[in-house]
Amino acid sequence: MTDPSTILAYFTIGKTTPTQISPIIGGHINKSFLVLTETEGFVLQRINESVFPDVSKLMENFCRVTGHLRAKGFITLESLQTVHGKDFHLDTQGHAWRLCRRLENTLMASIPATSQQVKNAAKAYGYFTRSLEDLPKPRLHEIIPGFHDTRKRMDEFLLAVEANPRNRIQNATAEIEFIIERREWCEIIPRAMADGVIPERIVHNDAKLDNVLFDIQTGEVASVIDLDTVMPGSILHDFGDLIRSAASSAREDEPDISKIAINKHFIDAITNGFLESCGAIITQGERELLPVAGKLITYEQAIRFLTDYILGDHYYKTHHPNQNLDRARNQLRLVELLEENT
Ligand code: GN1
Ligand code: MG
Repeated sequence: MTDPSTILAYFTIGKTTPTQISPIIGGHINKSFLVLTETEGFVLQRINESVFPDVSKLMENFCRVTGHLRAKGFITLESLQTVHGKDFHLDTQGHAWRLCRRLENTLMASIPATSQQVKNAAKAYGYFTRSLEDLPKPRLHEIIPGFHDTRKRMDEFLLAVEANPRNRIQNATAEIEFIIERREWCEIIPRAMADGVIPERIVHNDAKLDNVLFDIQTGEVASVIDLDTVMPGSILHDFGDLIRSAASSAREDEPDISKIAINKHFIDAITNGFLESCGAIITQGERELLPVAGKLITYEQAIRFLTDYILGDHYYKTHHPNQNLDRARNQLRLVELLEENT
């Protein structure tokens, strides 16, 4: 891979020289680096082009959305221009790089700590969608078509099981059975969208707890980050991802599933925060599906992790063998718990 320090010369970050460049751990898709100078901090990212093949469209969405939010007074990511006036730099190997200013005095929570914290996160995602209601046309690019189409995810899963290219399905027979038994769940959100029962909106599509940054002083959300999947979708995708990540006592990477529990107070806090921020725009159809969105999106995530495990771990970064299987088991345990709760 191109040395990230050589990439900085292509961005207009002033005359300051970096004092430190270090990889940022976490995130399954892009490669990220923290760049520090004497006075400022930046995040340099190499965009994963097999997941995001059209970086121009991705950055067009990114800039339209951040520009709109900034004009409304929100703190949001700012992508710095290259010396050629572009939003990203293509290196000699054809890899795309983006540089953003670091948001100072903020912190990220990987595991939910308090009801107030998860409520604040939910409020932030609700305001996010609400603030993008009046984004001028045209429709944002669908960066990854069918991203939250659980039916499509199921079809890909069934094909993977049938192909079994790494002889791995024998390690996951109970998990495969569990998924197939609940197959009709795949239809619920996609059908409601197709029938117009729930509207298409601009949503984040990766609305995890760790994709918001909290203000160190106030504990309020300073900014919603990781905007690569912001595109048309359903508000239920974001609400479901929040339940998945902010109502579970364990990270999705936790291999010991006995550590997973759901916190009902957090589910209530997420629901209240979400309704407080975007209750005024959500429809009856959306409201009715809120109680099942968490289990449906967690189920979809389990399908995605297990598909990647069966196919040989090409999509999600892994750091040890069977990590995608562990992640799938973790998410299925969470599905079980959420199922008992609905
Ligand atoms: C990926 O970029 P990151 O790691 O936040 C994935 C999400 C999954 C998530 C699971 C483009 O997000 O859809 O929910 O992992 N992003 C993409 O943690 O596939
Ligand atoms: Mg992401």
